[in-house]
Formats: sequence, structure tokens, C-alpha cells
Amino acid sequence: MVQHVKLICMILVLSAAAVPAGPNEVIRDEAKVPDYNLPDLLVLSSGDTVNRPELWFQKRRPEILNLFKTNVYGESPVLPDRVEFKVESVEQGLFGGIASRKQVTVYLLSNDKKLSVDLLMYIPEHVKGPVPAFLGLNFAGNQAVQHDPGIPLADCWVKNSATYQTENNRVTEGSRGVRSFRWPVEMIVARGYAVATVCYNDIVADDPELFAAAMDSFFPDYSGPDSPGAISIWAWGLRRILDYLELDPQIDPQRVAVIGHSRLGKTALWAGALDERFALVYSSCSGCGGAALSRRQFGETVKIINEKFPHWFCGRFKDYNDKVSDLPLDQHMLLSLIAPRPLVVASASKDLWADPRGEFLSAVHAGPVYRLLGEAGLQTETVPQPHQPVGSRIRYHIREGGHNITPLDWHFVLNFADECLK
Ligand code: GTR
Repeated sequence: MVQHVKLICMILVLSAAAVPAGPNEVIRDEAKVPDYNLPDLLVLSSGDTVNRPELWFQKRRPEILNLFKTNVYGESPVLPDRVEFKVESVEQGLFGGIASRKQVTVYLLSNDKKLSVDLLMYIPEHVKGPVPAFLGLNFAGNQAVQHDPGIPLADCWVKNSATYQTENNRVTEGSRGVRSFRWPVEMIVARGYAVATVCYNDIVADDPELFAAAMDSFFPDYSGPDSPGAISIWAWGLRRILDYLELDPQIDPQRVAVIGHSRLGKTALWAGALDERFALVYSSCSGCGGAALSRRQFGETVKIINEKFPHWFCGRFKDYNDKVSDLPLDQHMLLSLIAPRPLVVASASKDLWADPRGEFLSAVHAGPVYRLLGEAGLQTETVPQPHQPVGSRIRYHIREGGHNITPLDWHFVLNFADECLK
């Protein structure tokens, strides 16, 4: 098996770097991908080989998790013991009577530090519960997820954008349902799954200055190069919401999938890596710092992302801007932390910025850990045709089109969830 992976690496190396890229050139041509070797998933820092599941769980998995905390995402705050929440409203009989809408305030931190988020849930009523659920963060406020006047306008900071219909970083009435194509709620509940979502800015604003201020007030104990970046805090928020879902009698806590698109796909992967309670992990177009291999430097690079979004990752990640091959990890190792649980890596054919091939290869190279733990890897080394999902436990699919998550992507993930969670 190890030899098999080495052979894949050799093929990669041999097929690469015919034409070196210029120093600041964004690589969009496979021929310009530099030579690279990936760190071995199954060799401990001591040099010993990991050849048994116990060694993976007791030694190598914690080592890899720690590498990501120290070098990429930063520390992850501990989960407080207490879960506090308040059910604000329940409305039944939606979508022709098959679902209810529940809105809950979940307190992520309490006592002297009031950090709370507004959770929006749609729960199928036509199937016997407790039901499996998809938990994911949204970009533009809960009111953007469905055109439904019963959802209060988000009261958190939201990036100014014509699409999001914001004014002075506040959402307006016009923002209702503007992201509903990303959340085909009726289709999801009709298939028997609940949807649970929170606006990511409600956990901490996606803005470097507001993020720094929030860290000072909510997490003053962190400082230094492995202080959590925003992705770590969003992932921590997802885990706290899961704490709430575990107490909700309508939800089956053994079958909660975490899902996210783009920066929130990176977040879903990190949350799924940190927290083995997530039964399934789905990343859509997560790209650099998500599923894509950093060493390929195809599309968005570590340097570009760190310069454009300085608050997303920990300080030490910036040390690798110009020497990505010195990273003691690559993103296939993030995927391996999800093993043996079901994982979907989803790409889009025109989303070269996120490096679809790099996302695919990352899933291929996570295979040894899935196999060690008794599950199949991706079972192919060729990027499949669009709309032809591959793999049973790790699934990869590529959709025709651009950077997005669409009802077609949901159709594929619902099929996968039916296979793995039902
Ligand atoms: C882009 C960023 C990507 C991705 C995306 C998004 O600007 O370069 O890594 O995260 O934003 O989240 O929409």
C-alpha cells in the first residue's frame, strides 16, 4: 500500500514542472505545478510506522491534530460544560405540512461573557424522529437562507455587498432569501434530514479588526503565533451548536453532518477534524487551507490567502508564505483526521482558484488512513467526469460550473448521506 502511494507521488513528480511559474504568477496550468513530496501520514515523528488502528488513534492522529493547531488554524478553545439555550419560536406545517421551523438562541459563552448565536432549524415532521441533520454556517444571515418573514433579520455585522443587500454592514429586508439557492431546505427536509444553520458572523465577524477585538474580549487568554484564527473560532462555534443539538430531542446526535462552502468548507473540515461527534463531513469548493494540497500552489496559494485574509489562520501559517514545502503537513492530513467517518470533497469544474485537482488528490492521499481503519479510500487516481461521484467512504464529486454550492450538490450529498447515515 505504501509503495502504491509512493508510486502515485513519483508520477506526480515526474509529470510536473516542465515550465516553472514566475515568482508572483498564479498557477492555472498543470504543467507549472512545482515538484513536491507529501509528508507521510503513517510515520510518527519518532520515525516509527503506524501499522495498527490503535497507533493511529493514540499517537499519530493527536500528532497531526497538533500540527494543524500549531501551524495552520491555531488553537481551538475548550468547550464549556454547560449548554444554555432558549427556544424562541416554533412554527409547524411548513412546505405543505412536512416540516417545522424552530429558532433557538444558543449561548456559546455565558456568565460575564455573553456570546450567543441565532440558530435556525427546519425539522422534517413526516418521518419518525429523532432525525439526522445537516449543520452548516451561512454567509449572509439566517434571513438569507429562506424567503420567510418569520425569520428575524440577522443583527450581526455582515459584509457590505450588493448581493447580500446590506447597508452599513447590516442586512435589510431585501436580503430575505438571497441565498436560498444554496439552502434547498424543502428538498432536504423532504428527504428526512433537518437543517440547522447560523450566520458565521454571528460567532465572530469575518473582518480582521472586528475579529481582533472579539478575541480580546471573549478569548483574552490567547496570544502568540498559534492563537486561534477565525476559522478555528467558527469551527468552535459549530461544535458548541452541536452541543445544543445533542440536547434537542428531535435530532439524532449520532447522525449530525457538518457542511460548508468555500471558507466555510475549510471551517467544516476543521470542525470535523477536531470533533469526532460529527458523523459526516462535507466541504464544497474549500480550496486553499481546506481540501486542496498547499504544495501544488495551483490557484490560490498560502501566501495569497494569508495576505488577503490575515485573520483566518494563525500567525505561524504566515511563516510558510514563501516556503510552503517546509510545512510539516499538507491538507490530505486534514482529511485523514476525519477517517474513518464519511467525507465528501466537492469541487466545481470552473473553480480553478480552489484547485479541483488538488482537492481530488488530497482525497486520494488520505486513503492510507481510511484503509488502515478498515474503510476504502477513493479507489481511483483519475479525476472523475462532472456529476459522476466516486468513492464509497471518502467521496469526491465535481460539478460542472463555478464556485458555489447548488441543489445538484445537495442532491449528491443527500444520496451519500442516505448510504452512510440511514
Ligand atoms: C475567496 C478566497 C477563497 C474562498 C472564498 C470564499 O476570496 O480566496 O479561499 O474562501 O473567498 O470563502 O468565498
